[in-house]
Amino acid sequence: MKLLEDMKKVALECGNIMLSASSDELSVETKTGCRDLVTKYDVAVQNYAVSALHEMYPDAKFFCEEGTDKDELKEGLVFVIDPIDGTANFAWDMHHSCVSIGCFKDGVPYAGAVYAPYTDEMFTGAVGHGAYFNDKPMHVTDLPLRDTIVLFGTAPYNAELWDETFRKAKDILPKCMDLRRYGAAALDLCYLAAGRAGLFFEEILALWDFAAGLVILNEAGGVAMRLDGSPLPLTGEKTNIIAGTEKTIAESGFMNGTL
Ligand code: 2AM
Ligand code: CA
Repeated sequence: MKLLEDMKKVALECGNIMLSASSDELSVETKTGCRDLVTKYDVAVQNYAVSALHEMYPDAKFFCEEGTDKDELKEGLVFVIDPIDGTANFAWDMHHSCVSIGCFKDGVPYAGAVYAPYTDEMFTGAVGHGAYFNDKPMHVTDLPLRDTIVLFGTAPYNAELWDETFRKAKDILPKCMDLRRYGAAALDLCYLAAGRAGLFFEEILALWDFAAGLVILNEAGGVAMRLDGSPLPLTGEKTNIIAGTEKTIAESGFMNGTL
């Protein structure tokens, strides 16, 4: 599929820009507080992705994390881009970050490419075309929750959500193999799609965190929704999220109030 091949090419080059950062060069700036780090690389990666995709798709619009590229999502092709997901990992030289490029078509997620440059892992998917890890088909796990790892995010910029986050984390630990908090939500969704983990939850995410991962996960046989079971908002507002398989989500107890 040409669109996905183009998105992959751009994601690969974005990854190369990330890899070009050396640890002493990572000049950390604060955006809305010390937990919200933005480096010149977020901006450089986004500028590259936007200009490359604009050249290929002159009519397409953009909805991106950095700056003001936040077009309407309802019509035509809209690229939804998180230039560096796992910004804190990147700024602190922990090699677990990715570029996430989603594409909406007429208001709904249509394709996604998530590239983790440190491990050279490319996760892709497009509606009706399946999900792929480094060009090989991938699928969610069919194991029960108790035999899987659960991923979660800590909503690091929202202190009011920490009690609920850790209440859920503590309650779910006995129901699974173990917990991991890796710090890049787009990759968490791709890990589910690749069958590496059984469940993921976080109390707040932005559209650019999950737009690409949602398509990839759905195409791999997984599901994602709000923590009350309703569909994820696709209009750009922030949301909480639970993702996994029908089975692991049911077993989590999140939906029937046992958690
Ligand atoms: P970031 O790395 O681009 O900041 C960490 O918990 C994960 O969730 C990361 O993917 C982070 O994205 C995202 N995240 C956490 N809190 C967020 C918020 N308030 N808004 C948007 N994304 C958030
Ligand atoms: Ca992000």
